[in-house]
Amino acid sequence: MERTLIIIKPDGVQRALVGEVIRRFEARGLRIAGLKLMQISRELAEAHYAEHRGKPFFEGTVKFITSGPVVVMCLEGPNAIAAARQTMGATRPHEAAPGSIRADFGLDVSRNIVHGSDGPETAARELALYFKPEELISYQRAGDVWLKE
Ligand code: DAT
Ligand code: MG
Repeated sequence: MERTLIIIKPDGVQRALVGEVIRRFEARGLRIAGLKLMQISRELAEAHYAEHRGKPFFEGTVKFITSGPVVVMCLEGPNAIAAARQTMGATRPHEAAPGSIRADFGLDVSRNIVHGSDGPETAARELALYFKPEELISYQRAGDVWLKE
């Protein structure tokens, strides 16, 4: 069982894609362990994108993620990190697989609707930035027994 951090970025919220994005992850079988609407501060955004500090797109990316409310969630499931990345699609929407969120709803790398952790260490670090431990809930859904042998 894995946990990953997903953010529906300001473009996803402004384009009213919150329900659609959550629907895709839920339909795949990932379980919502934490969920909130929030406005990301500059300080939090800089911590979140710390690995990209110094790159040409750092400032624009920080400005964008802080430009409006976002929906932050923790998704849980077997291989949740890789599965969520696959459902999101590649970073650049024009290179993302058809049927993925980024391909189906975007065109530009800087407006790619959704963030997802890229590995186990990143997921643990990012989840700690956005959620207190008691805000993440482990539970079983009635249908979970139908998702795994
Ligand atoms: P991902 O979001 O797929 O993990 P990343 O971690 O390499 O991709 O980059 C983080 C975000 O920064 C990405 O979602 C959009 C923005 N970004 C990345 N590369 C960019 C570029 N070349 N120009 C503009 N924005 C970029
Ligand atoms: Mg990344």
